[in-house]
Amino acid sequence: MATAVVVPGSISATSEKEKYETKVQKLVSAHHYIKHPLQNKWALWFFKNDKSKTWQSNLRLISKFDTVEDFWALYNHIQVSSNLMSGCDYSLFKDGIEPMWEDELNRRGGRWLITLSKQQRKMDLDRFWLETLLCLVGEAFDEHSDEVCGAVINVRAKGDKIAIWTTDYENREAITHIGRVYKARLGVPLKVIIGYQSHADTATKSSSTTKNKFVA
Ligand code: MGP
Repeated sequence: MATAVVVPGSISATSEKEKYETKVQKLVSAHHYIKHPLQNKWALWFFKNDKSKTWQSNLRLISKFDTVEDFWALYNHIQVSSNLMSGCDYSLFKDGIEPMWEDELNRRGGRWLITLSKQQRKMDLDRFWLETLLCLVGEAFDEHSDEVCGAVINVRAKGDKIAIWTTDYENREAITHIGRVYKARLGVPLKVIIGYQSHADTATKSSSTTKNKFVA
């Protein structure tokens, strides 16, 4: 049986050099393949209005992501909101928060509500929703971004709605900051007033409008 003869020095020097070069190569290419992490992990949900089922069972988790690249991969893979059937919703929420009033982090919260006219579906709906998503994943509300739970888009024949949900309807400072920044990011004219309503009021409303706790 033949035995391999290892000449000390020569082979190990070559393999050390190879190891070093491989390490350098890996570092250089890491720059190209490491995805850019987001501050938070997010979950995208879809709601399809099947009247034979309960509201909660019509809600489905699509997928979760925590990098810039995976956000765009998902966004580019799904239908734009204006192509959805009336009665459908998308919701983007921080991982661990369910997109419903009942979640512990939504129970005492509320939403900045953007109501759109029927004509705005063509002009504004998709770009407003994308801007809303970018506000969330980009943590656009400075030190108050922690107050954000998620955002919802309702595609409705009577007029579409987009909202950012926050966790505490008593946190005036955070809510007013978020409202001001959000309105500016969407390019809503100053003279157009948007309202913030608590989920408690929305869930128990008897008339068609819920009273505003704050306006921006
Ligand atoms: P919606 O889908 O938010 O608005 O609520 P839509 O369809 O424009 O209706 P409107 O009432 O605002 O004019 C529709 C209905 O879905 C509510 O009346 C509830 O019955 C149910 N629903 C909506 N949300 C957000 C929740 C929720 O978080 N929890 C539960 N249990 N039901 C909800």
